[in-house]
Amino acid sequence: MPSYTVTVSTGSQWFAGTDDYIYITLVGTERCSERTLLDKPLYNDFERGAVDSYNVKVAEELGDIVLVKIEKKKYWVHDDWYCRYITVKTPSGDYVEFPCFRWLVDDKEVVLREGKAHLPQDDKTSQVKQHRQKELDTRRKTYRKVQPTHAVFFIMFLEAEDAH
Ligand SMILES: [Ca+2]
Ligand SMILES: [Ca+2]
Repeated sequence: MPSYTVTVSTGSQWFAGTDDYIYITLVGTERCSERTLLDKPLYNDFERGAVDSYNVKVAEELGDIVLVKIEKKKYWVHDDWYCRYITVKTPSGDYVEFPCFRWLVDDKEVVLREGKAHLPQDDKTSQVKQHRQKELDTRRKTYRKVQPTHAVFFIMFLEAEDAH
């Protein structure tokens, strides 16, 4: 029986943890897994700052995992949960990441797309890139106006410079 390892990261802010029921469904290009309750016996799942792993067994491999559906259901009282991300390890050993980075409030269902987890340092890099792109565009326009014939070379130069 193929088995997928699902790793769930809970936020480290206050009240991020939960005692609610968390169900997961893995959606692959071939088929879906069963809706599976993530629960380890004699263990307090999804506490603040925790990274918990679970096995999801399937009858047949699912193909490429493209979506992950999470459902939160009330256990005792509603207990909001901040999920950072979910990682799925496939039977062939590949890791697929599903960034979440949001609060799940009340009875809630979210569908996560595959993607690289977005870390604060990435934000910084992309902001720098955006700024650089803007600068480049402005310079491109300026050069076009001033020196139409040489503009192409300047742009090639700038782009080469930008690639570093
Ligand atoms: Ca909570
Ligand atoms: Ca808990």
